[in-house]
Amino acid sequence: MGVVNLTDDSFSGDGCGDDIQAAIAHGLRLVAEGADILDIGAESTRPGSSAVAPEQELGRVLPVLEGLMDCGVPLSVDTTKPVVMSAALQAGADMINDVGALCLPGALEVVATSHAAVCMMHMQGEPETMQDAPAYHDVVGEVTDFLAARVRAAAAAGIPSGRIVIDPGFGFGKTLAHNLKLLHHLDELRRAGAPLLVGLSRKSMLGRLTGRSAGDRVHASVVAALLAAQRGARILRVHDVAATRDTLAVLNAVEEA
Ligand code: HH2
Repeated sequence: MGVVNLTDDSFSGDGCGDDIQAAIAHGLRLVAEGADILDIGAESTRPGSSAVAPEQELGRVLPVLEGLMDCGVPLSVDTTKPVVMSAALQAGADMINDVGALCLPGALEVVATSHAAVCMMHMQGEPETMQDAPAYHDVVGEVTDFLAARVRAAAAAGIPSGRIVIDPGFGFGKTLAHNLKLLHHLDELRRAGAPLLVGLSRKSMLGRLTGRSAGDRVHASVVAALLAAQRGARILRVHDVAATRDTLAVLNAVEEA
């Protein structure tokens, strides 16, 4: 899954702001590099970021969605707002990626009445304050239990299990130690009952480990992607698609040998 950020302040440094043509060109480049899904988002979830009005989010997402409609891969929209989900689905989005795990009122229903896939992600707190003091007794157990409960809630709302993926939410209300423990024990999260999507690409935990800035974390990102894939991740949300594809080509060849 290649990331198309329509934000002014993405931590990863690749946000296209409101430059719709640049975002479409970026998406096409990621498809040419081998992305199987594009994830289009117009609200930064970086620690400390504040919410974007739905009109601004839709004003950026919809033209990019339209511009990428024939790019040949499914299009996901990264949003927490039911009103944005609904408009994106009407415009032809194939998937909703919700870092809020469809917790806002109406979100489950909007997805249930569509044919779209959904990713539900774990986050402790809200982006504005989530890194202030993340705390868990047992991070792997608590994240797994939360995701299992969201899978049950989605099923109860009428979303078929084949349309659901889940995500532990690296960096979303987690310390470096929490993130490392989750990655080490990622295979245990499969107990939550849905395929795993993982976003580690360029994240600050990799900066902490390497001392490198966001734009210079490609090597750390592909290693993290490899470790996640080896531990059962089925979808990798990445900024550096070509490098990740090369990594997976080597991994898959070794696994098949
Ligand atoms: N991470 C980000 C945004 N959306 N969605 C899922 N499912 N999993 C993630 O780990 C995830 C996500 C943050 O990355 P990015 O979009 O590059 O940055 P920003 O939110 O600052 O625009």
